[in-house]
Amino acid sequence: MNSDNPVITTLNDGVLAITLNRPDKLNAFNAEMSEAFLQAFVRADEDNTVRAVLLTGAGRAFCAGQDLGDRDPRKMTEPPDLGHTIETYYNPVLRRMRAMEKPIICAVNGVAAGAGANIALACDIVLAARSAKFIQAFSKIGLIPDSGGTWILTRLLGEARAKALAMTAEPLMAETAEQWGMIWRAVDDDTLAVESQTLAAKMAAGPTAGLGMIKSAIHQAATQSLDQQLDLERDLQREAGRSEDYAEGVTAFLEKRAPVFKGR
Ligand code: LHQ
Repeated sequence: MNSDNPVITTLNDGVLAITLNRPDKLNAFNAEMSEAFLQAFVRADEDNTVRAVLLTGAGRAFCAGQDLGDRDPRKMTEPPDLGHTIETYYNPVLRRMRAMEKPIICAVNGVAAGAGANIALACDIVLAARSAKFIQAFSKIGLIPDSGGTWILTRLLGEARAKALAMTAEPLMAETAEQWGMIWRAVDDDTLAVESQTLAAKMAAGPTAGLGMIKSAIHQAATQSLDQQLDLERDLQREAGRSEDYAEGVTAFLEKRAPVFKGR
C-alpha cells in the first residue's frame, strides 16, 4: 500500500477496501485514478479471496466526479471526445461493479458529485454520512448524468425526481436521499466508518455465492416479467440449495449456533 496512490486498496478478512485518494481534488478522477479504480474492481471481481468490497473516499469528500482541470477548454484546439473517456474508464468499471456477484458497500463520507454520485449509487448498499450530499453536477457544465446516472436515478426515484435532480443539479442531503429510497441509510458522520466496516465484514463472512445470486436476481428483475423472474428464482434457488453454505446455514440453525459460511 502506498498512500500516494490515487486509489488505495487493502484486503482484510475478505473485505477489499477501495479508497479514492486525491483528497486535495476532492477525489476527482484523472486518467491515472480512473485506471487504478478500474483495476481495483477487476481485482475485486476476479480474486476469490475477496468476498465483499467497501468503497469510500479519503479526506472530506467522497468524489467530485471527473477532474475538470484535466480538460481545460482554454488549452484545447478542438472539443474533447468525452465519449472516449466514458468508454475507456467509466463504462467498464460500472459494468464490472453491477455484474460482479459480490456485495459492494459504499461509505459516502462527504460530497458525491457528477460521476462520483452515480458511482456511489451503482454500489449495492449505500451508507452516507449525514453531512454528505449528492449532486448531479453535470447540467451545470452542459453535460448529462453518466456512469449509469440516467438509468439508476430513474429506477431508484422515478422520473419526476430523476429529472429534477439532473436538470437543476440541486444538492440532495443524505437524509433526504435515505427518505427517498436513493440510499440505504444516512448515519452520523462519526459512526460512518465503523458502521460501514461492520456491514462489509458481515457481508464478507456471509454466503458469498448466495449474496451474489441475490444481487443478480434483483438486477434482472428490472427488465423481466414476473413469469421470467419466477423461473429465474427457481433456477437460482436450485443452485443455492446445492451450496455448502446452505447446508451449513440449516445445520447451524438446527444446532442453535452461528453459521460459519465459506462463501461457496
Ligand atoms: C476539483 C473538482 C473537479 C477538479 C473539486 N475537478 N478539481 C465528465 C467528463 C468526461 C467524461 C466522463 O464523465 C464526466 C462526468 C462528470 O463527473 S462531470 C461532473 C464533474 N464534477 C463537477 O462538476 C463537480 C465540480 N465540483 C464542485 O462543484 C464542487 O467542488 C463541489 C460541490 C464538489 C464541492 O464544493 P466545495 O466543498 O465548495 O469545494 P471546492 O469547490 O472549493 O473544491 C475544493 C478543491 O477541489 C478545489 O481546488 P482548490 O485548488 O481551489 O482548493 C476545487 O477546484 C477542487 N475540485 N471538484 N471535479
